[in-house]
Amino acid sequence: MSSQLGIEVKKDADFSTWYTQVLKRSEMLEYYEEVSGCYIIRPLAYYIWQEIQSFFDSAIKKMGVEDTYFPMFVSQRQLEREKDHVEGFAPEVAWVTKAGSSEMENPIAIRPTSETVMYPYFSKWIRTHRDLPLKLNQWCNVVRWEFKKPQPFIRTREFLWQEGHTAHFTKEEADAEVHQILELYRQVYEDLLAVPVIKGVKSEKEKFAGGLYTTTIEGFIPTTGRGIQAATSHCLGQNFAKMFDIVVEDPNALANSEGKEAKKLHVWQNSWGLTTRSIGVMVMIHGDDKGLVLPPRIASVQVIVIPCGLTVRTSEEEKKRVEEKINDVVKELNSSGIKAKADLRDNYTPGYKFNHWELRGVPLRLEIGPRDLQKNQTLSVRRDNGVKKAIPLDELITCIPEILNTIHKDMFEKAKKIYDEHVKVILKWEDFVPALDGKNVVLVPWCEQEHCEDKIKEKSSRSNTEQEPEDDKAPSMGAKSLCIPFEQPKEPAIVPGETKCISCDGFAKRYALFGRSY
Ligand code: 86X
Repeated sequence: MSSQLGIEVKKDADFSTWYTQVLKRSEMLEYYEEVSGCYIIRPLAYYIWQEIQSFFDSAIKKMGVEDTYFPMFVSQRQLEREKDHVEGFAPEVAWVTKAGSSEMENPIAIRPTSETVMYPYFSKWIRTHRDLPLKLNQWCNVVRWEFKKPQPFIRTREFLWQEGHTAHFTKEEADAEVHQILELYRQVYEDLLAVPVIKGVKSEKEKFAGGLYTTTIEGFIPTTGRGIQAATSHCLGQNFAKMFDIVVEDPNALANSEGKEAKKLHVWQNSWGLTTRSIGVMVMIHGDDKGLVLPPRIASVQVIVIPCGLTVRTSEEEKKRVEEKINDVVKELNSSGIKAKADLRDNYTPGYKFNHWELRGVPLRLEIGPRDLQKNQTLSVRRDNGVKKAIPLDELITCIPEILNTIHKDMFEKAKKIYDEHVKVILKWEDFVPALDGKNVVLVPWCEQEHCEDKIKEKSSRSNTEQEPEDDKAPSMGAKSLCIPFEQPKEPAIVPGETKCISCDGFAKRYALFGRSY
């Protein structure tokens, strides 16, 4: 029976089976047999999404962002108003073509993102500079009918996200917001999920085509050696404003113009998004051979308290005393804001319960038995590293929050160390592909030319034949630029007009992070 409930494969031996077993057996996720690429998010995982929502939502509210909800349907005319940005994505758009049994005269698309849904109304609502800034956000689902191999949370045909869309009077104000939001995304990953990320700007090839520039946080999955885009914050410049006629009267021109028509200024726009992919990244990074390992700040159960050391010879009275103590402990912890829970089921052994809660990733276990009562203590066991420590029952309220914080810190630092060790500074092309094959991402001096990026991708695919690039077992896919990190290596410094690009004859501008990626 336990073989059915536990994880049967090692994380390192068969990562993709491990990943799906962890998600299913921990009860985070269920496969939805009806539609491929769609999954059921169960309470354990949805709770994490709600924690992310509540952190991020309260942070953006402080910045003056308001929540809104736009329809999920887009007309073809509306969707295609911004041809440039839609063109490349067209194959992913899902359409509703029938109502009941009758073909619809005008099929409607399901939003893959909401720029073209929202911006006609920005145009209507924004008249003067006093209507700016306009800062809207929505939490919703979007649909992108991808044909690459789906993976729960990481690449799904329907996913949950927030999309923020703002309009500003000046570029400076828009720029500042792009970075504020990126910083909040970093905090979601690092301070809630204990997942280290690298901040940077996307190359011209990888940026959102409709925008001016794209900032990103990039994560890393050590087991596969692949980079993963964690969230993006775009400055759209004035491109969409021109397309959708989002303008204000020039307040200066207005003051000294008599009768003449006032000059119109296009607004500066941003858009930014964070998705349920974040949950998948967290699972892939922290999970182990026993299952899920949840960082404490997003765990719905932070502390599980389990009665131990009760045998057939234990009196009913003593058993009752242990259970009462456990209930007291849980109450005390709950009242100081710690999410603790007792597992008093009497049809399961302690060992069974240990496995049960380990599989579900609960950060800390407390064991309490008759001997602990005598000593007025409890044994704590950490999920992340198995470390055991006795805690006096009188000191729970101070000790447990400390341990939970330490767990967060240790999980982050462990993941950060691994990420750092797998970012290799590479200076010669000969070392590029071997570094990727060694499950690293690479920091390389780069010319930032788009054709050079194409060439790097081509040269780093192991075989140029048709391969399934999305399969973990085929690490032959070419490398993309992940970002140009804001924090650049100091040594060796790039000398403009002197340092050569890693791949072509041009000169390097900056270090760029390249890697195989999700
Ligand atoms: C790009 C850009 C942007 C708001 C974000 O990254 C964050 C939140 N939007 C999204 N993108 C598309 O524009 C797009 C468009 C179509 Cl039509 C599509 F089918 C797929 C898309 N995927 C991404």
